[in-house]
Amino acid sequence: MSERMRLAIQSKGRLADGSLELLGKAGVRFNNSRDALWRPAANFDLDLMLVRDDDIPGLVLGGAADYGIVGENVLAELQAGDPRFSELEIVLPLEFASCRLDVATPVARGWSSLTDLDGQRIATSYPALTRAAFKDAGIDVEIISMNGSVEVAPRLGIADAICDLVSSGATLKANNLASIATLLESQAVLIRPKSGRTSATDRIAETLMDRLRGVLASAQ
Ligand code: PRT
Ligand code: ZN
Repeated sequence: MSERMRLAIQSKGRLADGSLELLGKAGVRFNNSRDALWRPAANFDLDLMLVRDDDIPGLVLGGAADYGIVGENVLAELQAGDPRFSELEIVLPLEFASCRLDVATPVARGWSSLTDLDGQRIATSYPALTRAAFKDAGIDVEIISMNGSVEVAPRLGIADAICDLVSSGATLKANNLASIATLLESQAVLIRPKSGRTSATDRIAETLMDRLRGVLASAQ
């Protein structure tokens, strides 16, 4: 039986198109698939698993997928909150979906450093990373967990500052917020478990990674 590599990617969202585009540039072609979960490659021993980005590290950790493409921010948040995720490693940075996890504050407050936030409430979708960063800095804050629209929290009066992903900065600007610190620089990355992999899938992955490195190098 010939082995195939199972690669988990985001089904829709900011990482979905970039992941497919990169695989396409690496020469991997996909048949149209009626299956919303699986998409087999036509000319490579590869099956894509199409899922929510937040689920990708868990699926790779649990063995449902062999490799995954995910934002470094998602991996780092899980690793900050649960030591089991340190069993995952980044094998290749993929140089798309770049963004920063920034602490931002209302311009009108005039705050300029993390120490200004002592005793304040920080709204974020990245509670583990945010908590760890303030703890490391010895600054006492209250973390308010939100699933989305974090940037409106100060205007709603439910937080004094936010910690959120920033790419162009337009969202911060539109909400009269400004970055005062960067906790993480992020991009899409290829991940896999550190141990317990099969040599067959690793061989397929090596061929794929050689091609991806070629694509990334030629984009420089
Ligand atoms: O449905 P699913 O759970 O799979 O998707 P999702 O909604 O959780 O994620 P999605 O598709 O929004 O983002 C996927 C990944 O893209 C993130 O985990 C990051 O790794 C990466 N990425 C890159 C970004 C951004 N740039 C980004 N700007 N993710 C989100 N944003 C948001 C940010 O949260 C803020 O609301 O865009 C807004 C800020 O953008 P600017 O340009 O105004 O600064
Ligand atoms: Zn998500």
